[in-house]
Amino acid sequence: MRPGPLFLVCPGPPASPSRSERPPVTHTDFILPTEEVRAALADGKPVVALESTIITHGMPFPDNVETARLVEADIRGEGAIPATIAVLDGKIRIGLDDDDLDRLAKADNVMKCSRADLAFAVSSGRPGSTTVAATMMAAHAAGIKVFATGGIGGVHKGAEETFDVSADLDELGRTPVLVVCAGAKALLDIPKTLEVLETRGVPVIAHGTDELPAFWSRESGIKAPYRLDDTGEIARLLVTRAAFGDHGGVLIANPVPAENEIPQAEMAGYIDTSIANAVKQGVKGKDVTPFVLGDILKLTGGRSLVTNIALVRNNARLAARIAVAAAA
Ligand code: PSU
Ligand code: MN
Repeated sequence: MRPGPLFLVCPGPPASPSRSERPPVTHTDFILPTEEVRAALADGKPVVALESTIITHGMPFPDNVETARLVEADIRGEGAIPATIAVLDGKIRIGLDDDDLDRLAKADNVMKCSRADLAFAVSSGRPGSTTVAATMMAAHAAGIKVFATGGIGGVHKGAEETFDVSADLDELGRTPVLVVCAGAKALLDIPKTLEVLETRGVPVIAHGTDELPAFWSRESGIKAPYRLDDTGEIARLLVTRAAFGDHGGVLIANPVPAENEIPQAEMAGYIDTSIANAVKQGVKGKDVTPFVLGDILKLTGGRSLVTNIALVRNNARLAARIAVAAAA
């Protein structure tokens, strides 16, 4: 997939030219950036993509919409332009206004779209939120190089039985977008997740720490493959990787601020309990992460949500600084 010109036309012309005269439909026909994002990309200004599964499946209403707006403001505060990505009305929208965000947050039939689901949501006209994998696909097609999220999907605990490995890992291996996250949630098997990332050729770089952070916790007990604290150095790596067109993504792991973390030892108990609850209730596949997030919210009496909001905002600010450095 190469970033190409964005043909903002709907297929299905009224006067139907012969099959041979009709231009082929490409995925870029379905990609609709806002005017602000389109102009920023055309001028080489820094743009940061944001996912929307965190809005529809990661946080309860109204915290989800409030957080989405705060995160956009954080990115603007660092001098970059935010572009929240979602599927609405049969288009992959790059940048959402307040009404779009509200619609997405309140709709109850929203598809959680990974690589397998994105085209289905577009062709069926159903609203869809994008995971890390689908957000990377859309960002790349639109020409956006930096993306901020909370946590990536990975190899689930027990994957040797279930084969549950997030498509986020394959996407990081193939699509040249830099993703800033707070590490991998400890409901995943973190060592196996790192192994798959290495196999897929993804550099995993911790920011401001030697360890791979574990989402709600700053520590995982597992050393990160690389560490870079300077956004200029991260931007240089991004530009260098881009020169090797087929080298895929870069993963930056940024620990949650200390004042908002829930230590690993405490989190482990909540995670074990909620994974056991998921098994008991027969929750499987792509429903596991949303279920566990909701369950942990209850088990921590709402504290995990405060942590989640803090880490997403922290990642958005870092992503914006990297995008600014890369645009300079
Ligand atoms: N982590 C969160 N909240 C989320 C997700 C991860 O704290 O909403 C979402 C992200 O969009 C991620 C996706 O890409 O879950 C992974 O889902 P799966 O394992 O089904 O690929
Ligand atoms: Mn899965």
